[in-house]
Formats: sequence, structure tokens, C-alpha cells
Amino acid sequence: MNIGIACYPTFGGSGVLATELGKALAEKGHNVHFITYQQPVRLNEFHANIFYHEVQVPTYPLFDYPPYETALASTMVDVIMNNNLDIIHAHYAIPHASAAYMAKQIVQKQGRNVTVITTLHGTDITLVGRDKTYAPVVTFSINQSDVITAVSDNLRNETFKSFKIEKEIEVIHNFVDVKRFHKKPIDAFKKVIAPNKERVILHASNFRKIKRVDDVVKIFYEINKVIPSKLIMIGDGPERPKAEELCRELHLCDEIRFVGKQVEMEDVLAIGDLFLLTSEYESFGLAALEAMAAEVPVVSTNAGGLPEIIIDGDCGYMGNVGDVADMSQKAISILKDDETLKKFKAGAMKQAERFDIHNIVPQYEKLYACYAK
Ligand code: GMT
Repeated sequence: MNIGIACYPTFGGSGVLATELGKALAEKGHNVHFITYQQPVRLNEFHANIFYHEVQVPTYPLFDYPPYETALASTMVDVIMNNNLDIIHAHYAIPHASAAYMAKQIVQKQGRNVTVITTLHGTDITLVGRDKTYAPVVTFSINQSDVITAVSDNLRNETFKSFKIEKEIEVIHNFVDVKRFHKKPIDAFKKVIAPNKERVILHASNFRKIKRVDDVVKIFYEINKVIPSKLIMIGDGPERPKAEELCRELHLCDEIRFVGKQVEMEDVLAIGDLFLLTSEYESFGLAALEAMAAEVPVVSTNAGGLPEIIIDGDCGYMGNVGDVADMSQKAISILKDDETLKKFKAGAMKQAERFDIHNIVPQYEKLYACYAK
């Protein structure tokens, strides 16, 4: 099939998932056309079946706000017509679903039919999409999609609660390429991070308020009191300076490294012993799943879709949002001895396998086959 994928090209989970999906589909022989404003960060290799179409947004003195959505829809039209696309798969509703709707209408006038699939990822529904400045367009464009999917049962239910949705929403959970993430640690790297064989704790996010990154630092503070350990903070965003300030206040600067955005996540995850995710909400928590695929257990909140991927007491533990004391104790109980840690690592790996790329991507292919023109 000829498949167009519209997504954010950044480190956010929706862009990562969309890119990994496109790569997997290309591997299976489909032609995949990425349509976005920058080369997606995970699109870092050449593949004969992958094409990248950059959306150019011309500036003009009149434009205080250059109309990205118009440029995106026009690029979609061009790609559909010239590459005979069967599908446009919009990841993250705003603005991809409405641009896809517009493109579909335009090509229809030229006698071409294209199937629009919208995958809802999280904040497009639970945070930004709900805002009344966006909600009417989000509701309309979701309803106009030929197929709607959500990345968890929780997100599906939240969508029905927040918007007047007139059709079914299929749940297709996010996935991970277990083979790629199950990597041997690079010894030299591990020695630099944990020279005295300290436990290595990890967190990765976009450092937005919703992630409650201060809680990560506070939990690490408690762990570090009783277990020799180091914390690696991966990613970047508005809450990073505050979290760094907290590290200084707690005199933890020698134990915590803020390493910024990382493309080769598997190399960092390979040296980890525990992953912390303290979010107020996660529709799914792809970062946690990638950690589990690297055999890293997770301590997280029990918010949103996280209970759909984390089995409490098996591949990690969950606690209530903001309950730092509880999550600290749970983390310590995993890290306290090698035997327990080994058991949780095995549990993490086993659970990640349920969400392996080979189990999930066929679900998307099945949808494409059912609904394509
Ligand atoms: O976590 C973010 O803020 C980024 C956001 C995105 O859309 O890029 O992530 C959302 O989509 C991911 C992929 O489906 C999910 O794993 C994340 O849980 C979800 N984030 C939230 O719901 C906050």
C-alpha cells in the first residue's frame, strides 16, 4: 500500500510511535510517505520504501501566525495525487486530522479517494484538544476520519467523555521493538555514569508540567539516602531549570546528570536499573514501555493508561500521583538486592514482549486493509 503519515517530527511519544510505525510498514514492503515540517528524529536511516516530504510554510509580512495547517493540507494533496496514496494516517489530532480532512475533500473533487485514519495520542484529547479554542475543530475532524484509533482504553474512554464522538474508536496499544531495545550495556558508558557500580535510575520526558519531574528528583533523593545510586534525566523542556534548581538545593549535583534529548535511547536504557515516570497523566507511557523492553523495571504513577502496561509488583510498581513517599519505598524495594532486581527486570522484559512491534503493527495493517479504497 501507499501510506502517508502526518506527525510531529519531535521526541514526543506520538512522533516516535508514528515514525517507528512507518519504518515497520516500510520493512513489510509498503511505501511510506512522511509529511511533516522536519525530518522526524527517529527517521535516521535510509530505506528504499521511505519518503520524506517537508512541509514548507512560506512567510509573508502579513502573517503574524504562518498558516501551517494550510501548508500541511496542500502538501498532503500533492503527495496523495503524485504518489497514489491509499491512506493518510494522522498522528495527534491537532492539526493533522483537520488537515487530512481538508486534503481528502480537495482530492475528492479531482476524483481521487483517500482513507483518513486518525490516531489519538494523549494531550491532543486530554489537554490541548479540550480547550474551547480547538475543541469544535478537533471534534469535527475526529468524526470525519474514516477510522479513529486510540493508544489505550483509557484514552478511548477519555475521548468519549470529552467530545461528542459519533463512531467507534479502536484501541491499538503502542508498541516497541523489543529486539532493538534489548541491548547489552556499553561498559565504558556505564563506568562513566556509575564508576562504583551504583544503581542507575532513569527518567525521560519532555519536562512539561504534566510530567511532575520534581517528583522524580524527590524520589531519587529518598533512594539515594539508602542505596548508592545515580540519576540520568533524559530530555528537555520548560520544567528542567526548576528540576535542576531542586537538585542543587538537595545537594545532589554529583549524583544527577541532565543529558538532554537523546536519539539513541537504547544505549542509555541499557545501563538502567529503574525507570521513574511520575506523570499526572499518561495516555500510555511509551517511554516506560521502551524502558521495559531494555529490561528496566518501572515505578510510575497509576494515572491514565499506565495500569494497562504496568503489572504492579511484577514489572514495577505504581503509586498515586504525588505520593513521593510511597513511590520511593517501592523503588527502594526493587533496588535493595540483586535477586529482587533481577526478578523485576525479567518481569519488565516479559511484559514488554506483549507490546512487541510484531504483535501490534499487524493490527494497523489489518485496519488499512479493511478501510482502504
Ligand atoms: O508525553 C507527551 O507529552 C508527548 C505526547 C505526544 O503526543 O507526543 O505523548 C503522548 O503520546 C504518547 C504516544 O502515544 C503516549 O505514550 C504518552 O503517554 C502521551 N502523553 C500524555 O498523555 C501526557
